[in-house]
Amino acid sequence: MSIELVARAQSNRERLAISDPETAATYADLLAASAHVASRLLGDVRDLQSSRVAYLVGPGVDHVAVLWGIWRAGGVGVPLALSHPARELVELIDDAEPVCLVADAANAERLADIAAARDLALHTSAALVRPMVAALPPIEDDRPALMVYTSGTTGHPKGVVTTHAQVAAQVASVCGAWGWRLDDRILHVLPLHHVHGLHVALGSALYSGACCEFLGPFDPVAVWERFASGEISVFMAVPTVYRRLVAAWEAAPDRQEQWSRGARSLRLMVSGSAALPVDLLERWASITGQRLLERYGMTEIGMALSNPLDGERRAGAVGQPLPGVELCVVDADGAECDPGTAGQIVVRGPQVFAEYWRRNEETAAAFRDGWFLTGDEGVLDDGYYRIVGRRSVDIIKTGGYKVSALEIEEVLRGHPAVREIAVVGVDDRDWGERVCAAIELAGEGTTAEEIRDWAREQLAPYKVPKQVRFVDELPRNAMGKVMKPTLRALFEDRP
Ligand code: MCA
Ligand code: AMP
Repeated sequence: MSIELVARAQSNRERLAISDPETAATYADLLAASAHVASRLLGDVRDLQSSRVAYLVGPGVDHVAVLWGIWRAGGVGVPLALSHPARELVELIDDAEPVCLVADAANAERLADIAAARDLALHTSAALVRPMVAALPPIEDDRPALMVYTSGTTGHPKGVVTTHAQVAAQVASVCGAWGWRLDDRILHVLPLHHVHGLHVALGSALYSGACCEFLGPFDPVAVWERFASGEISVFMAVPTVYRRLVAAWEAAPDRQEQWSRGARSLRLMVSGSAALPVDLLERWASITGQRLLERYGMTEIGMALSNPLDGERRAGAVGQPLPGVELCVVDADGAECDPGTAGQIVVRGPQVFAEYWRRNEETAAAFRDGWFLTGDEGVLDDGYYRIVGRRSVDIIKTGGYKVSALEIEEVLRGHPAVREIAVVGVDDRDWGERVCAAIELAGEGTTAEEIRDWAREQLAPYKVPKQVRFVDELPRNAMGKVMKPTLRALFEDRP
């Protein structure tokens, strides 16, 4: 009857848990700070009773203290994205209906008006970690722990609710498979409002009694220098980050030898969140001697498939089901496909999420006979799964972020010069896919740059179309539906 991640910290009290650019914390420090946060959040109530607490806190010691504090007070953590503009923060906050907001000093100003307009208390993380001791409630592991927002096939992000048991199952599964150990030190460069950064990288380190080092905003040269120190043992990133690291290495002939030597000494480097191109896998191996371990996962299920820690890490493949994960590939009727035949990947097991927040119909539609329908197309090929496509043209993966074409379209339709718009993902060497928009104008003149500037005020930076083209008429089929595959050709002239 306890939160497994927090309980495990008791066995590693004196070990270093987090190092960030400003400070460091042992597991005992995290336990103390999160107890203070919980006590202050509780005030004069005994249990937050699964109320949501939305937080905007940069990576580091306070981030973990705040999340664990929310958990220990009986709340549900709702991580907000540092890169999101006000419109997106408001949308998530209004959907989650949190009982209060938390921000660090650098971000408190951004939430001040939002909190005031909703009569919500806004706590700073610095104030919450100040010592205060109250009795903390017991937390059963089937209670909700977290709500991570994900973009989907609708215009609005959905809150993916996971319980403490599901979070623990997601983390435990990769810890075992990837041989996490006490003396590991991961260099962490990923955002913490998604499962990759939050559970797979940070959660695994804390679950294992290892150390998680935050470096600040992603900076390829700083990453290479940390590899060169010989102190890092694990690294995880999306393919775009590895591309950036290769580019930085190529631009620094004086440092190449030291950087490569350092990178060679890591025990594990993982890639995921989007397909790892084979040329990148090979280039990385030639520079560092490291064969990247590619795995496949999703916000709703954590990690599902992984190449092996020991054994063949096959290029272009995502390996086999992780421990505890039941997975198969099915046809349109739900019947299991034979090896070699592609179909939809479906998943079952203790790590699969509980529900989409307040979206019963979408939750029901996401499952068939207890299996979660991922929407990804896969195939079992000579003992290894490969991801071969996605069922929806409206989901785009750019630099590891999942974005909804429908959401971008809905927002951009609000621009006075836009009569109609269609957004597509186009293959891109650096981003995996890049977001592109074709627009029918409503008469008034405008420029692509002006549209992008306008979009930047409404949308997260990674949702802003990289290319905007104006068309007389969007290509439509006989039913009047925009033919997105045809539209892609309009943007494919750029590498
Ligand atoms: C930044 N930009 C992007 C992206 N990131 N555009 C498209 N896609 C992106 N992902 C924009 C910036 O706003 C800027 O636009 C321009 O691109 C250059 O920005 P830059 O400063 O160079 O980018 P950055 O801030 O260094 O970010 C690049 C990044 C970042 C480090 C690759 O995108 C990132 O951290 N990605 C990882 C996302 C992630 O962790 N996903 C996991 C979710 P402009 O020039 O117009 O100003 S998936 C998941 O959790 C599941 C479970 C799984 O399987 O893992
Ligand atoms: P998200 O919803 O942001 O958690 O993103 C999950 C999606 O990322 C999956 O449904 C896949 O489409 C994609 N994805 C994750 N890992 C991989 C991978 N190794 N190869 C291809 N696609 C991946």
